[in-house]
Amino acid sequence: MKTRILALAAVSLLALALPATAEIKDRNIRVSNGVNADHPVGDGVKAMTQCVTDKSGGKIKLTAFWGGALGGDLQATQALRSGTQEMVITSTSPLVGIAPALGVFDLPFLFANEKEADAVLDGEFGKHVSDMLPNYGLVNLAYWENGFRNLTNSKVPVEKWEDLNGMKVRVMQNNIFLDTFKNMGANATPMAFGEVFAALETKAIDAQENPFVTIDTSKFYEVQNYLSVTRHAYTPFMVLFSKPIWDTYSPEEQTILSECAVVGRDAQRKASRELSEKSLAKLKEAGMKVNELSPDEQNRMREKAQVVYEKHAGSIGADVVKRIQDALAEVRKN
Ligand code: TF8
Repeated sequence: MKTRILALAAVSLLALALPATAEIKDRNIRVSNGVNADHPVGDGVKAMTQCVTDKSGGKIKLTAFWGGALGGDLQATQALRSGTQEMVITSTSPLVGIAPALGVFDLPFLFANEKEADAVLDGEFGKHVSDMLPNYGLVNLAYWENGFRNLTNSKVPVEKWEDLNGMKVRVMQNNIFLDTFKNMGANATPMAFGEVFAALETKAIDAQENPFVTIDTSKFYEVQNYLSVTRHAYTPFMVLFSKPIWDTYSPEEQTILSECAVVGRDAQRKASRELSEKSLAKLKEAGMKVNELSPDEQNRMREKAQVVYEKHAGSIGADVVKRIQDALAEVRKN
């Protein structure tokens, strides 16, 4: 009897002690990226990988693929939804066809600075949007930084919105961006990111818009002459996991991934902000002519873009638009 009790006690002690490791299996997680490895996302993935390795005792492995090697943002996201790929780090913008509410982040001139973006994305609003995604077969582990988007082109310095007239501008596969640029008179064309360099090189298009770090690491400066600091949108990255695969993971494994995506986020944002200025300097050095928009022209552009809010509030969800505007008002108070 005594030995049986002892044995039972030993077994339950073991059960108490074990879950930390017993519930973690060998996992190989493929992480798809449209950008190149020297983009700040590389720093984020590195920090996340280290964290996951430490917390799982080396059992969970992240393997990153760069430059769209596993397909573009949209294609990779569809692979997550069907459970054939684990992870993608993607802009929200190409995914509005899947989850219309994500369009809220495409509204022109929504965020004024990084502080606002961090507060809204890491706060209640960001969670509200993430909570919608399991419905679409996706789990968002964290918001990382893509950055404020600026316009480059091969023709003229864009100093006011009228300079966009007739310009062939590549936009993401996203109706809000399409309308934002059409409304400014541009000849806007939706295109997957992986096709942009070649389209600029062959002059199939004149212009594109992305943050400094992407213009730098994707070498757009080789095929573009002018850079106008428009900061017209801040489209975040999401660190997405396949919901069908997520559901086969233990709570311990899920916790490790969620916590480490946040560790990665902090490293990634820090790297993004540090590289941003360096990238701008490098673009100038490479011969790009850079112009800032005067505050007046910036305001005119912002006013011109207002119709886009009205036009798209319905498809995004009026409640979602209102909710982010309330969240922003709250941040701006402080
Ligand atoms: C775009 C986006 C992309 C990112 C990247 C592929 O212009 O900003 O640069 O989604 O991850 O398509």
